[in-house]
Amino acid sequence: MDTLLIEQHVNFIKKLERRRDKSLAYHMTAHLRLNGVYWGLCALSLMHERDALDRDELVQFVLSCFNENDGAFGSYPGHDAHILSTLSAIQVLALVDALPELGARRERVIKFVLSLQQADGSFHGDRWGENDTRFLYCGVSTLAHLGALDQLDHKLTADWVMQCSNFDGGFGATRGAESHAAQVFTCLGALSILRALDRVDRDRLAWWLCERQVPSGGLNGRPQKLQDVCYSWWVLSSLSMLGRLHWIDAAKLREFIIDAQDPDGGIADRPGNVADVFHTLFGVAGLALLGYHGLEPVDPTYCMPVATIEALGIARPFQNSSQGCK
Ligand code: GRG
Ligand code: ZN
Repeated sequence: MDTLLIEQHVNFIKKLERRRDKSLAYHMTAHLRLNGVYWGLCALSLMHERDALDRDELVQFVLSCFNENDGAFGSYPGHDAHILSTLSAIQVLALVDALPELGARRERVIKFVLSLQQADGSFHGDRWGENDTRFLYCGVSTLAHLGALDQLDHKLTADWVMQCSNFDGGFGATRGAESHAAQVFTCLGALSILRALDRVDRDRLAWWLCERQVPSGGLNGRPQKLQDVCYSWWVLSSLSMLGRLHWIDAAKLREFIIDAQDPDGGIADRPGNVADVFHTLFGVAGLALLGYHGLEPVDPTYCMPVATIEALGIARPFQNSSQGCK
């Protein structure tokens, strides 16, 4: 296997959407349903197959996840609103050019996001109070998509992100938490949107990030951990935002991602494991960052097709340069 099996991956994602069955697995993952729709639709979009899913059904499903009491989106109809599912809802609507369908909900979503920011600049994920730099990123990205960034205190928000940085140059989930490549993405992504990347020691962080590549070519999320396809996104997008994408061995990483494909469709966390839609998106998006032939360019800050971000008139913090691999 030496190429990306686009046709098989498109069918894999289409089949997932049709599997609204009564299985235990389906119901046990309801809390991730809207995230899953974003992962699948974004992967399809990067493979030039956005229309493989029915636009009206997507919009209808997203809007059915709006929680009228909370004023934002849960991951499934009837669920409490959460900032993770709210960003996914907004991204799905953006991908199918349906943000205007939010109508009066737009103002409520903005209010919900702003209500989750704490006095120290950090963000809760919902009214129950879990605090994590993931939620801060989701808040900032949601506001950017809705053209409402002017309502956010940029300095307070960026100050909190900087408080979550560590001696090794990385970032964690909160102040004092271990550096983790996925949290690095959320922190850099937020700083990027807030135009505050100049506060980062680029070389120190890029050094830590490129040390994530292991001899197999795959990337891990922190020292001594196993390589995993999703870090092809978390690490590469971060290196891209830092202008240091060329610091890793692109050919070896490409091979690692390609090897993690299931010949019947979908990409797994590592070769030989079971494929899932999460790793399918981040494998495809990683390859797109590497400039893989036949994929849409992806924006490293938003994890969205560049064309979608541009069409929405959302300012792109900077233009990424791909490595132009085959
Ligand atoms: C729009 C792309 C996008 C994201 C929205 C939710 C979010 C913002 C980002 C998620 C960031 C995050 C913390 C992802 C988790 C990734 C992951 C593989 C975690 C596993 O952690 P461990 O400790 O795995 O189980 P390791 O690899 O360290 O063993
Ligand atoms: Zn993973």
